Amino acid sequence: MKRNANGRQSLRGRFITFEGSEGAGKSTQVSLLVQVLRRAGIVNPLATREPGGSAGAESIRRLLIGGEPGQWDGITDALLHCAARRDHLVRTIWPALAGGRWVVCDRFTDSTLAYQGSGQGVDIAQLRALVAIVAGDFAPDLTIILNLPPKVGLERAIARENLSHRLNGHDTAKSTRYEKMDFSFHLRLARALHAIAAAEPNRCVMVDATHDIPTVHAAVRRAVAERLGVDLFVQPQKEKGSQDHARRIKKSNTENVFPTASRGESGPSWPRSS
Ligand code: ATM
Repeated sequence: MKRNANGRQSLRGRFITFEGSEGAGKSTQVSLLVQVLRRAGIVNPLATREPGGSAGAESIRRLLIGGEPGQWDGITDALLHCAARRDHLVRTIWPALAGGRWVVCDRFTDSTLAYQGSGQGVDIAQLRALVAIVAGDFAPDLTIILNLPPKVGLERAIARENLSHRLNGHDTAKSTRYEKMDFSFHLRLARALHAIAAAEPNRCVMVDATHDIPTVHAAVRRAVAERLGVDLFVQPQKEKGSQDHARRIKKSNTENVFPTASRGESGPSWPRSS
């Protein structure tokens, strides 16, 4: 059983993270996964994101996302992301996991290693030391890496921005500071994510994100079902709430599902654009 950085609370829920380059469809896949988890009887799964996911971290996000590519050097960027992560862990993720909730997070530590390490050239050992200060040995139970060639991802991001501009008549989906980085930056990111997947096959599953949304979702569902031992292929008519839940979770995983969270709190914890 895992313990948080203070070594006190045991974390009974499961922690799933999504990683991927621009336009890979992470936020859509986070939403779809949370919906099927709920349908499978997992009570009140939480969708969250980084940077963000708590009031303090959302404030830091505004500092990080806006501006021009050279606004922060890599180390400042890493420190800001790590400060946001610490607040997110302490205020949102650890309390939810301690209460038995499953948490699905759009980006986590791997993004720091990829963006600030491979992308912005910060020393990986220094980044790992920072990550250890922030999170101790806490790590995701499963990381889904949505794999998309950087060129395709950037084209998707530009199309999204143009569509938003046409529909709203103003710029509601402006490029983030990272989307404005040059193409070689995005190539380095993609390589870094491949390297992470190869180095940690027990934690990471790479999913081909060039397919349409339902196909990618089916692959995500298979990965979660296989790796975390939960049946996500439940027929809707069988849904009867948490009584059935225990039966749907394979025996080896029952200790991770003790729903205690209050009702009505499910769904994304941040204002979403899609
Ligand atoms: P998204 O919400 O679009 O994923 O944007 C968050 C940005 O923050 C993302 N880049 N883009 N576009 C990647 C960046 N990021 C880091 O650079 N380091 C981190 O540790 C995290 C969590 C995100």
